[in-house]
Amino acid sequence: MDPTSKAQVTLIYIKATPLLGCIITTVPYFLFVAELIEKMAQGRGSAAETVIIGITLLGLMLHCEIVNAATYTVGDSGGWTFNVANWPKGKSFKAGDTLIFKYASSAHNVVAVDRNGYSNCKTPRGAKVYKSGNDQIKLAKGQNYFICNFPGHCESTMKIAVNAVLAAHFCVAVFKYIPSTQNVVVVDANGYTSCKTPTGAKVYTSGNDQITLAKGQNYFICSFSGHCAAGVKIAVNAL
Ligand SMILES: [Cu+2]
Repeated sequence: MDPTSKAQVTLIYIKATPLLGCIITTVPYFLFVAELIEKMAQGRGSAAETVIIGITLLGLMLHCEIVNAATYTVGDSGGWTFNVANWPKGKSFKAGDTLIFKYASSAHNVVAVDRNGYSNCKTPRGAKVYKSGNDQIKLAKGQNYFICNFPGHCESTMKIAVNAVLAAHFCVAVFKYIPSTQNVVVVDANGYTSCKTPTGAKVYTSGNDQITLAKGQNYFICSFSGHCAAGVKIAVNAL
């Protein structure tokens, strides 16, 4: 008999694309090898028999969520006008959020500028000028600067600087298992390869752990004795 038979569980390998959400790229055979614990039960005068006393499957599901992009009216009810520069204060913006600039198109416009254009009220060559009076502009990751370039308006603080963070999506790995038989430990590449738990590693023990994946490689092992070496480990790449 083979005392080291292993079962395999399919896992979904996920690719997360900012703003577009998460796309399952491949569903290959992969991961979480179940451990068969074998016990030799020996009765007097009888042949040895194999008793499987535990089949511990580490079940893993991955799901991704997109935080819905938000829409903001610049200046709120006052719209895009003078002294609007403080309007972004206290708000948190994400890449992909939309700003709506409302104004009288005969009186103002909106120009997307760079940092220098914002600070010095200078319109860079080739800057994009919006003038519909109801302009919807999606925020790019990082700093977004807008001014009105009607003479003197930017100087009267008709300008805004908005920082948009890339936080519009995330993926969560859900680990399901029997807590008395497994755990989940967040490790680094070395810990994954050599089945060593780094000092201070985060250990999950609930049996239904929801762990938000970081961008890039994420490594998890079970730190119960011998489990990782038996294949209870996983590397998940969140792109
Ligand atoms: Cu203006």
